[in-house]
Order: sequence, then structure tokens, then C-alpha cells
Amino acid sequence: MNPQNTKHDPASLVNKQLKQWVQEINELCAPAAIYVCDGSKAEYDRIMAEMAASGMAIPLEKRSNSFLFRSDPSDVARVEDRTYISYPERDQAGPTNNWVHPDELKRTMLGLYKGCMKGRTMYVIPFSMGPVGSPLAKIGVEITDSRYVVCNMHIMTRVGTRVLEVLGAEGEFIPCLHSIGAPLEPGQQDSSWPCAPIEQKYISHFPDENLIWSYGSGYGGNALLGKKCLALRIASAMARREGWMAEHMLILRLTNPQGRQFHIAGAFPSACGKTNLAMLMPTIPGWKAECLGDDIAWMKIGPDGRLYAINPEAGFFGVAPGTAYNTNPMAMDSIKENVIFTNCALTDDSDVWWELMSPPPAHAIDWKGKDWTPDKDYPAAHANARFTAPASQCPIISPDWEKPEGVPIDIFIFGGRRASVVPLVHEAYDWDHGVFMGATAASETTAANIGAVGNLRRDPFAMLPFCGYHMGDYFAHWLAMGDRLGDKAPRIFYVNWFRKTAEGKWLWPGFGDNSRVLKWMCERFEGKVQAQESPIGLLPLKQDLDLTGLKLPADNLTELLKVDAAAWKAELPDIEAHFKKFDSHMPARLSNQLQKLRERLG
Ligand code: GTP
Ligand code: SPV
Ligand code: MN
Repeated sequence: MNPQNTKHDPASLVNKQLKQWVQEINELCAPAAIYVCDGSKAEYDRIMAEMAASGMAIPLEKRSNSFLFRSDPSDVARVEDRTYISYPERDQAGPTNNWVHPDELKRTMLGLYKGCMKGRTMYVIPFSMGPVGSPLAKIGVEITDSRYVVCNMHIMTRVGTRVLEVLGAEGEFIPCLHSIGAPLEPGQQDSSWPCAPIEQKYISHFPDENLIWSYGSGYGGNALLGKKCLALRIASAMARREGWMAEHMLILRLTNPQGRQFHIAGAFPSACGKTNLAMLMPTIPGWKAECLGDDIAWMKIGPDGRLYAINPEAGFFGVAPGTAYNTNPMAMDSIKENVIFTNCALTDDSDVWWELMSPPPAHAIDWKGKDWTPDKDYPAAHANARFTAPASQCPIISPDWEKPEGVPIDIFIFGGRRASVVPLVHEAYDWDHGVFMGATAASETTAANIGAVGNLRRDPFAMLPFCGYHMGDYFAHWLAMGDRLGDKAPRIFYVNWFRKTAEGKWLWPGFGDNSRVLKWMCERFEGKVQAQESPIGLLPLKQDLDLTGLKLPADNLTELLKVDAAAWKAELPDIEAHFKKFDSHMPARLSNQLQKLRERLG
């Protein structure tokens, strides 16, 4: 494709800052060509066809216009250890973020970027997070040398010429520089997933400049810079400055049998159930759910004083393993066509497969490209294998999912993956208590990050890896938003779908049956049902949890709703140590909540 004298030629760019930035990066990274993306289907098809021709993309006969990619085994998830929040002062990034001074970090990265795109095309991707032109939307431009990134960005964001039109000559954008860090020398054979070694990977954010520099990884949130880098890390810092919120939250609408709508936003850590809850199929009759977003919510106080949320993304980058017709049928129906699969297994009849999707095939090619049979003691798909699919393909996507002003949030849910201690659901006594619940949320680590899996860690508001400034200041921002919202603030609940028996079996069926818990929340919101006070918050009375049609052993329910005071007391030292890290940034109102919890536990 020769971009000369077309809209693909950087000379055609009218935004002065953009034109200048593209020129600078061209000189720095020395690509073989530059191509400005228009966001069209023809462009997607052409770039995908190039990847299929090179063997990087495997076309799937069973799913129209769908392709499988296998990443390098070293490049399979986000790299929290290599992710930086870079401000002039370490204290601005806080104790939960990696920090290097911007001068030093830029010096190091400029060294890596020098000539890093040799032999490759440099793509310029203008994209909008949020519906193009929405008052809540932000424009970013990603420069990348990865065609895989271009195609994923086409699905995950709104890409193209319309974005450049909105940007105009003087408009502001968030520059997002990405390179896989694998220059190609003349005659050198390319690998099927080029990337840099772990010690050269850097996912860097300069929030004071609204600037993102990513180097060395081609996977997910490391490389699709609109998602975690822009829409959470940079946006959270912008949101604090400007008085709004950028959160790691799904958004769903629930309609009760009387036709009343409830909008719910939920923050669970990575691989802890957001996509599944977002696409919930209620198992209780008469209740209807619609999906508005599965990973990120941007929220602003509207003219009526309520909190309005938009989903800044346009697609799902969802966890594949565990996704099945019996758990998440709406996700299964969203991924029938036009999908990018990464690190799934390939079946002999040219389809994808992953653990728990269906009975294992007799033979498959695993995510590393090797023969696999069910007798193997390792999975066929990587635990962080993903699908990239347009949100518009979800059968229960809300007709209002692209409403520029968003939807008013009634209920916030926090949660995580806890095999013990934390009950199925409890409600906050008030906003400060709810913020305390968010601030102390803990969860077992998952394969969404490179590192150990199953370790319990505090992951405040599911934002531990995504907060673009000092976490103590972030807590204060939550408190300040509550003060502004007053009696229009969403009600706050905490859930745990992941309780296990001593034998390691799920105590709660989860998935569609989570609608039973949401129903209780809505009835609490409407003031229809009472709740039971406990040291940790308000719990459902057993008769108020609608379990019609569910064969749940009575012992399970007792266990799921039990508050074990001794086990909670044992958590206190860890919560204290967690809060202590935030030092002078720790809001007294939350320390006060800890004191109250201690007193209630007796
Ligand atoms: P990210 O995309 O990483 O942010 O993950 P997520 O929060 O969207 O998690 P997702 O919904 O993709 O779920 C992750 C894993 O948890 C999948 O394997 C699901 O099958 C499983 N899961 C989700 N909801 C439930 C539930 O209610 N019960 C049980 N037992 N497992 C669940
Ligand atoms: C997460 O890890 O929370 C994800 C996947 O949603 S990634 O895009 O890689 O961040
Ligand atoms: Mn996520």
C-alpha cells in the first residue's frame, strides 16, 4: 500500500501538533514507511490479510472473518512490574506504583526507541475513547509498529478519519507511542510474534504531560494503549484534576418486572468476573439485563446532580478460558464472527477451543503451537487467552450504550476473588463505609498479569495496577465525589462470587444466578427489603434472597452469608499495614472507618 498523496500520508494531517509529533517519532524510530489509519473495514481486512499471509494470523474456517494469534510465550499478559507512573516527585506516584524520574525514564526509553521500527511500517492510529464527539470522550493517537495492535484498536476503540475531523487543526489529543521493540534488518526473517525481552519492556505514563510510552510488548493492555494506559492510568489523573471518575468497572442495566431500570457499575480486579456480570442472563423470571460496558467506566456528575457513566471502549477484550454457553452465552454469541483470538487452542476442524468451553477435543494445537490431547497435564489455551470482539455484536448490548451523555448510576459493586472470609454480599452503611470497602478490597491474583497466581493482595477499587497517581489521593477523590453527590450518590455493595468449600468446590453457582444478588441490591435501593446489621455491613435476611428454582444446599447459604468475626479480626492487621503505606495521603475519614470496624468486631 503506497500512502503517498492520500489520507494515509502523514503530510495530509491538518493537526499541527500531531503532524509534528509524527515527524519526531519518524526520525526517532526510523520506520520503513508511515501509514495513517482511516478506520475502514477495507483497511482492517487488508492489514489482517497481510498478517495471514505472513503466518502470524491463522484464519478460522468455523468463524467468519476471525483469526487466531499465538503470542511469544514470554508476552502473554500485562507486566505490572514493568509499568511506570512517572512524575517529577516519587510521592506523586505513591507507594503502589513503580516510579522513575521522567528525565531518567525518557533517557532510557529514547535509547530503546532509537531505530526500533527499522524495516517495519509505522501506523498512526487516531482514536476516540467514548462515542466520537461525546462531551465525555477523549481523543488519543497511537503510533505503533504492530499490525496486530492496529486491528485490535479497530475493534476496541473508534478509529479513523472522523476522529481526525473532530480533532481539527488545533484540538488536543493524548499521544500514545508504542513499539514492539524488534527492528528488522534487511533480509532478516520476522518471527510470528516479535517483542523485546522482559527487562526491556516499559509501559510508561507521564500524567503531567498526558503522555504514554510503551515499549517491548505486543500483548493486551501493554500495547492497546487506549485501554488501561489511557482510559484508566492517564484518565484517572485527568479525572482527579477535572472532578470526574475513571474506573475499572463494568456497566449494566437491570430492568425489574415492573419496568423500573437500575444502572449498576462494578469494579472487580482483572479476571474476576466483570465481563461475565456485564453480559448477565438473569435466572430469575421477569428480570432483564443489558450490557453497557465490560471493563471501564468514565463518570461525570450530570446537570441533575446524578453520576452519569459512559463506556469509553467499543469492544471486548475478554478472558477466553471459562467462557461457555452454560456460563456466559451472550459472550459466546458475541464471538461468532469478526473476532481476534489470542493464545487459544486451535481445533482440527479450524475452530478455537479453551478450557471449560465444551468437552475437550480429542486433539488440538495448543497456544504454543504444539500437539495437545486431553491427557496432557497442562491447559491447551493460555489462562489469559483472550477474544477481541466488537461490543455491537453482543445480543444484549443496550440500545443506549453509545448515548453521549451516558447512563445514571444507582449502584456500585466492589468485589474480588476470595475463597474464604468474605460473604456473598454485604452493603455499606453509608458512602464513607462504601469507600472503605473499596479501599480495602482484596483478591487472589490472576493470570491477567505476569506473576504468581492465587496470592491474596489488596487491590483497592480494582485499581491497584491502573491508578495514575497516589492511591491515598485517589481515596480522597472518592470521598470528595461522594460529598458532591450527596443523597444522589450510588449505593455501595461488596460481593464475592468465589467462595469455596474446604474441598475446593464453589459454594455459589455464580454467573446468571448472580442476578439473585443484584435483585436484592435493587430492592434495597427501592427500600423494599430490610437488612441485617453485622460488624462488616448490612447483610440480606435469608428470606429476601430470591433462590426460587435454585437447588442450593441450606448449608451453603448459611456459609455464604456468615460473618466470621474471628476471621475478620485476623484481617485487621493487614488492613492497618495497607493504610499505613499511604502515610500523610491517607484520609482520616477512612482511618476512622477502620476504627469503627474494629469496634464493631469487638
Ligand atoms: P478482565 O478482562 O481481566 O478485566 O477480567 P473480568 O473481570 O472481565 O473477568 P471475566 O468476566 O472475564 O471472568 C474471569 C474468569 O472468571 C472467567 O474464567 C470466568 O468464567 C470466571 N467467572 C466469572 N464470573 C464468575 C462467577 O460468577 N463464578 C465463577 N465461579 N466464576 C466466574
Ligand atoms: C485486565 O487485565 O484488567 C484486562 C486485560 O482487562 S488487559 O487489556 O490486558 O489489561
Ligand atoms: Mn480489565
